[in-house]
Amino acid sequence: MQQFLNIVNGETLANGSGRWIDSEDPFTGKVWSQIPQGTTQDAEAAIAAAFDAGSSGPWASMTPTVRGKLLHRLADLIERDAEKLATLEVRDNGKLRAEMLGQVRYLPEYYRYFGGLADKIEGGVLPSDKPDMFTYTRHEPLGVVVCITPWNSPLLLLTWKLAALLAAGNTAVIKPSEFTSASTLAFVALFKEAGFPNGVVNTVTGYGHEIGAALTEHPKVAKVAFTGGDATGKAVYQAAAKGMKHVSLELGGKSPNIIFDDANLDDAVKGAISGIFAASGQSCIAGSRLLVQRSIYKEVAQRVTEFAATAQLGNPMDEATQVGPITTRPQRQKVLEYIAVAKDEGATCLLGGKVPDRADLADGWFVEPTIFGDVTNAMRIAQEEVFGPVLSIIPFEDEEDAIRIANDTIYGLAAGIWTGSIRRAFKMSNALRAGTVWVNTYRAVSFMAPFGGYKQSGLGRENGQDAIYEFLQTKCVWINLAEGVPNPFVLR
Ligand code: TXE
Repeated sequence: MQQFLNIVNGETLANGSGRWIDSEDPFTGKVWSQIPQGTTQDAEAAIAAAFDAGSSGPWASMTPTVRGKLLHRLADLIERDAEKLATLEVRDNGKLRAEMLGQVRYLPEYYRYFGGLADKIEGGVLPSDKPDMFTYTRHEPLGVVVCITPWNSPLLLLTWKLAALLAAGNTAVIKPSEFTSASTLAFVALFKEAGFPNGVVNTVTGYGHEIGAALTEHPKVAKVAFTGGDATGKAVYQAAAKGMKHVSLELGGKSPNIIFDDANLDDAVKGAISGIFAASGQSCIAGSRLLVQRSIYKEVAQRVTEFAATAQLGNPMDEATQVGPITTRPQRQKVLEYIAVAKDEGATCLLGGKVPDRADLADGWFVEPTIFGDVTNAMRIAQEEVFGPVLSIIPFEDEEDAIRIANDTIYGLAAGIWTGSIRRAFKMSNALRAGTVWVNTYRAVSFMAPFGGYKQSGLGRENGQDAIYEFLQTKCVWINLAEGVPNPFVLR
């Protein structure tokens, strides 16, 4: 049995509680590793290490150029260890090895991008209206940033926070999901080898309501950067507000993937499949509502159903597998419950809708790729995030109808548009209330592309140049050049 340990102040931390959280392999259903059930004392130690590293010592006085070089070194080490890190992710979350290896191999680009940006953040000298003053701005780090991450893509979603916050000069305490902490613990061990000073990056594993809550409320924490479900995100937001902390939230979605009758249907069908069945639908950007123009509704529903029926379920480690298991037992239960809800609401089950009846998959937490037709946007299956391989197909009449249905949800993370018309592509992209819009493609992300939600899909943006300012605060410095101080009772 492999056991992983936390890293605090550059050293592995003995499991103080003596209690371990089992990590189960979603394909075999068996425990494959353990992580420490962290305590509030562990959280305290991690925050103290991060606070001290950010206040004095080598990190606090390091130039941004040197910080950037460390991030480049880290990128090289990730490249070296990509296979190992990706394998850990697959054991923990059951997603396809092809998907996880692709993600881990892409991580170095984030650290290089933000490493390069570190020494290009400039303050300004203000063209002051007060000639006897010299006034300038500085962008300074916030301090200790707590990163709370989920189980679907642990290292990618951590990187979306960590690369920018380190480039900005902050320090970090990471609380990975209790379901998938192994890859994060193995990854954080690389920071010492890359040359980062002790205490810059620390981890505390454990349960959200214990460790996540303790970190969020800690007075020495300046910001909480969170990715997860919207209910937890709202609880984190409220808890952070008590200490007036900065917060960024990347939450769920119910993203519309919209197919018009002038689209290339071969591409659009593939886009619909990739939107919902890639990663078994466990993706915040899942295109879980397929909006199809009524004139092609029957044809598209049939083609998407036929394509999805060919998806190979299997061991996520095998190259031939296209759909793996659900990551956690409770999540599979949630998916099955939503399938029951959709049936009760009167949606037509066109495909799947149950646990596959295959002996070779019996130990894993599988759900068949499932498609519901005749869904109306008012149904719960069209409004609530399932986070599984469940697609709802909804007909629409024209552009205005598509915009109305697409925007009629509390979420606004992403949207897809399939059309042959450039005019329509622009019109729809402007009208959709979503932080990311893809035209004739779906599920593309990049270190240089801002990512985040409209409405209840979240607050703040990750990636892209502006993301670094999410981890900086602006100071304005006034230097008096005049002789003496004028009337002290009057605002200058
Ligand atoms: O997420 P949680 P869960 C959605 C998806 C899924 C649902 C629930 O719909 O079905 O959320 O998943 C930590 N204070 N997404 O329950 O609880 C927790 O330990 C501080 C969307 O697994 O949001 C973990 O590290 N932290 C999503 C992290 O929050 C707390 C990805 C996320 O767990 C806490 C995953 C607390 N009180 C699920 N309680 C996306 N946006 O991609 C828990 N945590």
